[in-house]
Amino acid sequence: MEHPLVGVVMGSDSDWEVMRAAVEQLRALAIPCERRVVSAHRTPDLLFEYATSAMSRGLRCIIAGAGGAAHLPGMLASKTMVPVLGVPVPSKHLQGMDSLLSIVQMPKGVPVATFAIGTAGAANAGLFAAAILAGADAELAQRLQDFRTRQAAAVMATTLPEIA
Ligand code: RP5
Repeated sequence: MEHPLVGVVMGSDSDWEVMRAAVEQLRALAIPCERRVVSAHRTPDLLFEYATSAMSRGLRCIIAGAGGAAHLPGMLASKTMVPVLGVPVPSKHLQGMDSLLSIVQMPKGVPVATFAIGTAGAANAGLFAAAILAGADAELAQRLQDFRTRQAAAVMATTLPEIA
């Protein structure tokens, strides 16, 4: 297996059904990635180890999803220079508004790029990671362009139902 360029991490295995959209998008573009559960509050030592080794292991960006008091992306970003893309996972009681605000409201000095709540955000984080990597990879840039072209063609082919 090629060494991973993108790390996809999540606070719990309960986040997987959302975060798999990021992995699927990366795989569709043939970007090698790894996936792991890393919890900011349940496994803080693992979080530190993951973040501090990310650059030397060759990761070019980290997609981090979490729900509720979602401090995983911000804490990862505080311990690595590798760009962190945060995905707010929908939560049980507040439907992910808590996750979104926890991730997007990073105080000045340590940025986290924040995406939409849920699977759209996870997929877009995968696409954003692809765009970062495409700057130094012409073949990936072409695959990304092809994706956009296919997506546009699908929209252009759309027809709306007739009104009776
Ligand atoms: C967060 O707590 C996780 O990211 C998850 O979204 C949420 C709930 O986790 P579980 O109780 O389902 O493991 O850390």
